[in-house]
Amino acid sequence: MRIVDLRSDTVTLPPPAMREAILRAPLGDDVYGEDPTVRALEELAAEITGKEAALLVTSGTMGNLVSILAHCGRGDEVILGDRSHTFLYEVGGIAALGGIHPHPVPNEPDGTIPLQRIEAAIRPEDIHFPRTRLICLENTHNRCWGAPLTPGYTAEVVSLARRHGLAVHLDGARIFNAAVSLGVEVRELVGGVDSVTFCLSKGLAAPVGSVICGERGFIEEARRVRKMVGGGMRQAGIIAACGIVALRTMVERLAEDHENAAALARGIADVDGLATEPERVRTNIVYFQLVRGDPGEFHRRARAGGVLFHRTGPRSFRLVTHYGIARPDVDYALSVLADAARHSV
Ligand code: TLP
Repeated sequence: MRIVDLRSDTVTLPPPAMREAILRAPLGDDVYGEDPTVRALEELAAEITGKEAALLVTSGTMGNLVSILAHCGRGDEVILGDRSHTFLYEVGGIAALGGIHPHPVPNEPDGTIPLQRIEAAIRPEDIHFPRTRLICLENTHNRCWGAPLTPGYTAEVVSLARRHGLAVHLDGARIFNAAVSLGVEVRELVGGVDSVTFCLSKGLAAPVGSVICGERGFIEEARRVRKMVGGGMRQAGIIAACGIVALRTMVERLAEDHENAAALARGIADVDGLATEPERVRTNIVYFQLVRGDPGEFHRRARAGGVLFHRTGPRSFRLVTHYGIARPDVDYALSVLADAARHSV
């Protein structure tokens, strides 16, 4: 059966060039700092983001956890969006493992948190309050339709943070999607932030890995924290080798994923019984709703037709385009969705 897997860009399989790079990669023990391929990836990531140093970690979740643990102590507070991945989908790790208090503030539909809301959430010095240490942003914003945050907005948050002596961490899991969508360099998008995590294993199609970038001293601290949470890896060059291929060859093609997502959204808007807002789709994520009929039945029928995607609410669903999806897959998915919607009433 034909399968069109739109559950996530995490399902991408590594292209042949990555598998070949694994075979060629020089290796060493990275906990001793002796894996040349890991070092090469970290140098490349630091150069691309315009930061002093970088650290390979296993996942986006570990990248955010390690970064936040490196910025904050127990009892400190972090301001983050109420729809952010770190708040919703990272198992409460910052609280469970770091004793760090999350202070969620409502996200706007475009993924931003209004500056005045951030400012209002910053705690004054008071014996009753936790100390605010950090502001977290997410770019692109997963739950906000993959919206890219602009360099201008991020710079405003950074200057607000500076005025209050706070640090800024950016969950840039899909920062390359943001850069391609906005037509700017990644370094412009992460300009003033103290740390950024980006993922190699989403749209860039590497099998494993994320990278934290920041100042040298911060990255040294993050390296200690990574070891503490069991993330010190030995011959990790086999992972890093794929990451280097990802950064060198997989970025520009993200535009194709964005075009396919736009085509999906336009097609869905034309299906009787389904609703979406195509103008909100700026990168590779599409949300849509089943307007009438049984959502469970709709989802089952789509799956039976080979089209896989997540349900994200009582009547809402998410589709993500990626390296494994070509235009004919979009057309096929649209026909299966239309059929499922028709038969779920
Ligand atoms: N997101 C996954 C799921 O966890 C929801 C997905 O399919 O979109 N930050 C952002 C913005 C993310 O979207 C994700 C993964 C992560 C961090 C975590 O990355 P991993 O899965 O590598 O831990």
